Amino acid sequence: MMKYTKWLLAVSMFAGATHALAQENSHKGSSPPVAQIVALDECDPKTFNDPAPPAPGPGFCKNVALGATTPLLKLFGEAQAGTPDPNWDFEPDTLKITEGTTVRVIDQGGEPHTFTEVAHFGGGFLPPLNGPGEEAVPECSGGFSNVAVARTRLLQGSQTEITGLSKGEHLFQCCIHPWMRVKVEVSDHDHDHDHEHGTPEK
Ligand SMILES: [Cu+2]
Repeated sequence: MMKYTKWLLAVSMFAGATHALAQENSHKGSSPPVAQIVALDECDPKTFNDPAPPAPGPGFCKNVALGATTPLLKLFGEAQAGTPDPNWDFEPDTLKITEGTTVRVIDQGGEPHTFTEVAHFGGGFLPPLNGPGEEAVPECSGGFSNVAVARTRLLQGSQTEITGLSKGEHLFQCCIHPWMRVKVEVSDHDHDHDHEHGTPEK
């Protein structure tokens, strides 16, 4: 058990180092700036990895939250009540960048997510995780059988990079947990003041 805890600490330290590196890179004039978003969750391995439905099944959840867990049915119940678990989250919620900045999204949670651009925020493709009356937005519909959705998948411990975002506002959400939402505000180069990084919320 001790060994396992040490391993988890090593993993979180590595994640921290990656974060620091991204921040540093974004200050170098020579390389394109990078802004980072992380996906977080507290999936409970016991209930998520249960072979019986509605659990996703064995191997799905690899919790790295050091003891913080939410059982599957609790997550479903809260989502359906319109009070989804805030610990399933993209951080920051709003990211202000200049044109040309690469947005790097890292899944530091224990389960898969998607980072999907949508015209309007709305529901995801799994009805048990949607709020009251919420339908899947067009960009999420079809789930992973839709290649356009599948290619926005973000597996635990992996990262994806979004480049070429045009000036203006871009909305991204998770198609599995639709309350995980980020607004990216892209301004042009001439007005880049202090907008390199996301403003940490809370
Ligand atoms: Cu998600």
